[in-house]
Amino acid sequence: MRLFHSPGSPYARIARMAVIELGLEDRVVAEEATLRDPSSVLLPHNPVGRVPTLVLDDGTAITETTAVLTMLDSLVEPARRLLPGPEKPRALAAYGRVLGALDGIAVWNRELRRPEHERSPGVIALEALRAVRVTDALEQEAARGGFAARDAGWFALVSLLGYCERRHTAFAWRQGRPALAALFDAAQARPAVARTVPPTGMGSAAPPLR
Ligand SMILES: N[C@@H](CCC(=O)N[C@@H](CS)C(=O)NCC(=O)O)C(=O)O
Repeated sequence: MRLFHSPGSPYARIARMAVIELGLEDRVVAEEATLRDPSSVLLPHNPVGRVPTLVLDDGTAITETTAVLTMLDSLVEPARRLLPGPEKPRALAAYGRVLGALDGIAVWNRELRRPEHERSPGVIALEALRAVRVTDALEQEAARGGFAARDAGWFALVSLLGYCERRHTAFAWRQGRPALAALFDAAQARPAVARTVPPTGMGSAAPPLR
């Protein structure tokens, strides 16, 4: 199997961390792909052109982080799976919240990468407010002992914060959020985290947006 990714993508990082955490590196080879590029190695497999994309040995290309995690989880025994099932609604809710926060921050980041005169102050204000609102809720969850399990929500949270830390520094996420900061700092020792730290700089491996 091949996992297409881009080193700066927080979505792809969740899948890359899952491959390492689940011990699947001998079965899933990570391959870098350029984004928003008509000659990207990814496009012949996946017309959507987004990472992560998991290409199975029969050529089936699975796109979208949650679908990729579902496939990766299916390769290990149930007790080791990362995605919470419906029997764990709180963990499932936490995972969804983190992904929702990531979607908003990705929109904010893309807006900031436009030439200044093309940016929408309204979109930036909306997404900045959403980011503050959701990360404040995540801080409360973490302070109450949430995110204790190393599940998909935990990896998504680490990826979200890592993206803000290194690629979306417009968001001062640490300010007033000691529980998230402590969780994030402690997470850096985990091999799946340490081995997938994104490069600094804005956006992903893609040309500026217009
Ligand atoms: N909803 C998707 C989002 C994935 C996504 O937006 N990936 C970005 C990189 S961070 C991408 O591939 N962008 C390329 C493009 O938009 O063409 C998921 O959950 O996987």
